[in-house]
Amino acid sequence: MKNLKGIFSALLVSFNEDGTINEKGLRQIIRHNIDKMKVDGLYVGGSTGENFMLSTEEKKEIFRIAKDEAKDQVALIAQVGSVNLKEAVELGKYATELGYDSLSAVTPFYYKFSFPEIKNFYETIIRETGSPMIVYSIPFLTGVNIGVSQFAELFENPKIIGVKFTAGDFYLLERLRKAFPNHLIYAGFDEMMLPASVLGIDGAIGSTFNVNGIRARQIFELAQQGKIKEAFEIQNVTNDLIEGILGNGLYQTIKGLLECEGVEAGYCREPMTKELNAKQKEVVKELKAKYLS
Ligand code: NGF
Repeated sequence: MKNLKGIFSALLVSFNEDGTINEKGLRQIIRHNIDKMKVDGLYVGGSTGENFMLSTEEKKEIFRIAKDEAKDQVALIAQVGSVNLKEAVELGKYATELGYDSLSAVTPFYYKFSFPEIKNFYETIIRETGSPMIVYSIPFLTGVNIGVSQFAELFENPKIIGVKFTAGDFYLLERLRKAFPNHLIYAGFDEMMLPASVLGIDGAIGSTFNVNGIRARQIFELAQQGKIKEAFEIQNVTNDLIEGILGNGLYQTIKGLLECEGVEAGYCREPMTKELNAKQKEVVKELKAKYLS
């Protein structure tokens, strides 16, 4: 297994206007991340990959294309979580056979599952696949909050190697870091990377790294070196960019910025708005000129 620490882009997927996967565009996004953004790894099949709107076969196709394009150049994590446990297992087996370095799974959502049900969800995927697992905790979208004692229970399974922590609860993050110094903790909010880095995360997984990966690494590494003032300046610029992206349509704007770089990032998948309007496209140009030139 590769070193799983560092900067991971939450991989965007290029779609054609009719919603089908644009393989050529997806390969270009992967190349851009590896060759230009110099990321340590890719998180495939996450929120940023518009994963929860896709069929099982489409998810498999994306795992296959990502592995085929990235080969062994960077670490690969496959997000296989689904409210359908059978689908999660099927995807987990598929990604494991393809040679992904780790699986990850979002906490099962929509129904208010009990903690024993959530634990059983992870243990089933691990038992069926034999792969390492990173818990994807994103309470603001799933409504699932996991506390320190529950993480302790999950981490009793040696195959659960870490957590992707997409939350702004820095008290919980500090408690987790202290309690589990040997587990991997990834920051999931790019705009809060500096405080998370100061608290000792092992890496970060983010959507904006597809276009802002170089600054993300600088923030992470400067914080590790204790150069907080310098890191803060880069976080400030990063957050000016992220504010612009969030105000203009998150994934559509990142795709627009990639298009400015010559990457065929394509459309988003409905029911998300497929593309930006003329005014939003102007904002993309402004963001590109101001922050990514
Ligand atoms: O897009 C979301 C969901 N969060 C991402 C990241 O946590 C998602 C984050 O980078 C991810 O890793 C995945 O694809 O599963 C934000 O987009 C970013 O911080 C801007 O808020 O909201």
